Amino acid sequence: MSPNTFEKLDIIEYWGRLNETIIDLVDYIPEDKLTWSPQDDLWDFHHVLSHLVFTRHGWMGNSLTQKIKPEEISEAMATRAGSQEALRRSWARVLRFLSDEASLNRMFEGEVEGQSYSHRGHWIAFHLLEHDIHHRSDIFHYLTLLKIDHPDVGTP
Ligand code: NI
Repeated sequence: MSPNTFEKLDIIEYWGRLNETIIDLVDYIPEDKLTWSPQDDLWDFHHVLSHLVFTRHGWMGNSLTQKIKPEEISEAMATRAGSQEALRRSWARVLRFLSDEASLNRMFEGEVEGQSYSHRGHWIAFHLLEHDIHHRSDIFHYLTLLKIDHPDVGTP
């Protein structure tokens, strides 16, 4: 093997497990606390979870030219079971993207809030991983504030 040859980073399996930890965390949120937030100007559980799912679909919309409306996601995620199903389905979509080397290597151009962007598929994948972890921590913190025991924060 030449010194310049290297394997591509392969963390898809671990990310899949991370998604499972988020799905499992939803079980710890009492059904009647889905719309709870620590204070008025912070998102509630439901908003955090639907934002996470919508962000996945939003970026995948670039590659598959398929748009899903935020209201549809929000409505489908009004219950814990609905949220868990939405997490599974959005992950399946991300997984297809991660498993397609051509998509990962492509450049994606678009516009968000008036700002144009140009990102490689690998950047989008990293962004979505970072985003999943970021919002998983919201769930951990909210559960702690509600004094609900939950699994330790860990790398799955
Ligand atoms: Ni976010």
